[in-house]
Amino acid sequence: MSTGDPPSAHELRILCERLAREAGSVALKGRGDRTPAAATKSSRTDMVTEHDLAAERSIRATLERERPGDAVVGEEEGSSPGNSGYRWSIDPIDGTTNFAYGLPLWATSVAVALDGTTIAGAVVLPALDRVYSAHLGGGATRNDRPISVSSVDQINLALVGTGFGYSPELRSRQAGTVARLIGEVRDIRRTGSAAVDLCLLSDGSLDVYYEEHLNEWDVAAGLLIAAEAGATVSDLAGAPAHPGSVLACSPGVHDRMLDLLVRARGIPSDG
Ligand code: LIP
Repeated sequence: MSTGDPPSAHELRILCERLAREAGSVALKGRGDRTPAAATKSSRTDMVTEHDLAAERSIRATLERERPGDAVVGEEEGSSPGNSGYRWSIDPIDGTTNFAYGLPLWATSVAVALDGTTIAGAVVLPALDRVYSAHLGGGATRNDRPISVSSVDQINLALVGTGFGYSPELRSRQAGTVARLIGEVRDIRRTGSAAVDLCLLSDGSLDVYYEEHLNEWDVAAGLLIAAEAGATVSDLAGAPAHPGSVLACSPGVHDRMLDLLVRARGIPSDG
């Protein structure tokens, strides 16, 4: 991609893959290292390691060189403004707890939006050597092969992924929802990474994923990949998804899952 030419969504997808692969390799060197780089973030268990910081810096350095003028928002270093209309969303390590404990389900996630619409994204799982990516209208792939969501159409046969926030009060409420749901579905999984969950939904390894109170960088790439893999995506009330509320399903179980969630969460919501 030469500077100055407007890049196609496909070219940006390739760049997302490269950025996420490079940062993922930087992070992989530190897998299993629990040494905190700084004070924890939102709670005592919300870690940041020097590897999160190094991986994010690797992406920012390439973007500064190759995409000057684009805005960037990242989990560890916040926002830098731009004037091009493009905005990058970076999570250097999604699933930091898994990463720090040497578990394989963590990912580097990179997405780019043009004028507010995500047009390309990649999620790389370095410990499993998997690269998921998509561009708007271009389908989703895993390691360059097309993927699609499952064809499940009965909620009691659906394998559901979800996640919990870091605040003890919030996660207790979220566990209450899980307790009310678990008798209605095949089973429930908590991988520890929203980006990974959305990719597993996209290749049919999960049938449903829902979570609340996430951040933009956790889900920007994964939501595009899921939509391009054929998922039906909404928030937990059936309106458009946003990082605060995400429900992504195989189309055959979306409406039923929405009903179940409304009942299981009760009113007011888990938030
Ligand atoms: C994590 C998510 C996870 C969610 C956690 C947290 P981190 O991101 O991906 O699924 O349940 O609350 O937000 O902190 O590992 O980058």
